[in-house]
Amino acid sequence: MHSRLFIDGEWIAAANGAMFDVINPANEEVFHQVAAGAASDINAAVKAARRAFDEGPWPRMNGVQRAKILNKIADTIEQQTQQLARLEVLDNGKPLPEAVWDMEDSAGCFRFFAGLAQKSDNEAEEQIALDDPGFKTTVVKEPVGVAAAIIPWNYPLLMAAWKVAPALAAGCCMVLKPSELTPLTALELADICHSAGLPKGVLNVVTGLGPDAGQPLSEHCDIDKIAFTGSVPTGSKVMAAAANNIKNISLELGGKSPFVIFADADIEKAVEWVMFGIFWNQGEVCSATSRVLVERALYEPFLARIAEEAKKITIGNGLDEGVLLGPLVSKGQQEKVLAAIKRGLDDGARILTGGGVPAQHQNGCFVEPTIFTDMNEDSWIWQEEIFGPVVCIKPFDSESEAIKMANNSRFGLAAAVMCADDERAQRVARAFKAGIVWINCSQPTFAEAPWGGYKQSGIGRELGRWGFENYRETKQITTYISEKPWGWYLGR
Ligand code: TXE
Repeated sequence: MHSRLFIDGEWIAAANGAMFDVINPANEEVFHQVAAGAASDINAAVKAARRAFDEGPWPRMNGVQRAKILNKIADTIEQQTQQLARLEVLDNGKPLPEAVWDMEDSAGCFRFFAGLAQKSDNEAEEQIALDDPGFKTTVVKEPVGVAAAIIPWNYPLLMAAWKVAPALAAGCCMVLKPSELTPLTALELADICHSAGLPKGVLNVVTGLGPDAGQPLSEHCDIDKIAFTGSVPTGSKVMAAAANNIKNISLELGGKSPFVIFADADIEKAVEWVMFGIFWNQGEVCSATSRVLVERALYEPFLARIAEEAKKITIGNGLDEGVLLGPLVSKGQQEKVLAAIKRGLDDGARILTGGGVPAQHQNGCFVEPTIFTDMNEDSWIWQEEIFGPVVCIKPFDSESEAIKMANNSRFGLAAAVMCADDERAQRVARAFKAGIVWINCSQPTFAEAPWGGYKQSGIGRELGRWGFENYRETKQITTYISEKPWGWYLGR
């Protein structure tokens, strides 16, 4: 396990020598310490990335050359999947099979963007037609420059991959700041990239606290682009800081995503996907479908069936066989989720199952799978992101009512619909005000498809060719090709 900062190809201590604890949320034990980077370390990292961008080989390589290294990074993540996944479980708490899945997705993400880098060589220049034959314009794509990535703790390596892979594919140089709750796999990624032949200074990783390391990074005037995933309040601070030098920003923030189930849906499939949409990764998922709307005729049978299944989920240490719900990431997150549950009860909602710390897991940051019903549409638990295994379920009577309730949110990250009638599913999918819509499922995510939200869920899109464009500038080169003098001042 690494414990130092990775700057300009070297492992170094924080300038002020400070360290912070890394805690296993399954037992609350401190199992490691890493460097607590601050403003001077951020300055050193940005300087290294700037030098690598202005003078180094990376932005000057073609896409085929960059793809070779990105594919090597993917190979190494695949080879180290088991070790990396175990580290992720220690840091974050998630069940091992989910962590293994994250590692496979991270490798897939590097491979996908390697493919785009390779293709980009042939698409780098485009001639566009103008309505004046005296001119010719070529549009070229270039890397944005020095990018910063500030990432959260719910998918530590995967969230890093979503930003590092497209940025490197585009030819950017970077500073990555992982969450202070889960810093370890980002440091491993630095090692993997270095061993794969990434030139020094291209990827720098600075661990540290949000206000000490994240804030100076988002304010830094030598950063050209900032990509952030996290909470709305922090996203808003990052956006304000980015205004310093008008950085190009992309924000992936919170959500309170609806899942609309019509009465003709298969109840077993509905229960399975609703559970996956909220209990997977302990509900610590920005796109979790945490507001469920069920058509009245199916409502009672659905409640009975989902309560029965939710009680059967095996809770425990993510490293233990058969566990499907691990601890939340930290004591603070556990307290936040328990406070949200109390607030729901205080506001008059009813708990169908769960609602507390599991009796056999008092030690660690566990919360039971919890199902709420009977809440008002304007109540706090129906409207606000809880980021834990807590789902709220309400009935509806018509398609138009369901759409209205689904869209009644300040967020717009994701939405899902399940019904037997495909025409209706397509209609509802188009009526949702959300950037990601699932039909007959919830959560499956693909490196090829755009990811991001409407409204307060963020700005811009990650993944796919849209994510790649985040890290590329568009330049027009216009040539005067006419033989005729311009004739504005001379020859009048
Ligand atoms: O998030 P923060 P936290 C939501 C979720 C959760 C809540 C709080 O509801 O309960 O946010 O989690 C860095 N300038 N999501 O406190 O603060 C920080 O170090 C620059 C949703 O962990 O947003 C970390 O690297 N950076 C989300 C990153 O921001 C700062 C995933 C995210 O932390 C900073 C995680 C500052 N002033 C939480 N302060 C999602 N959309 O998936 C902190 N950071």
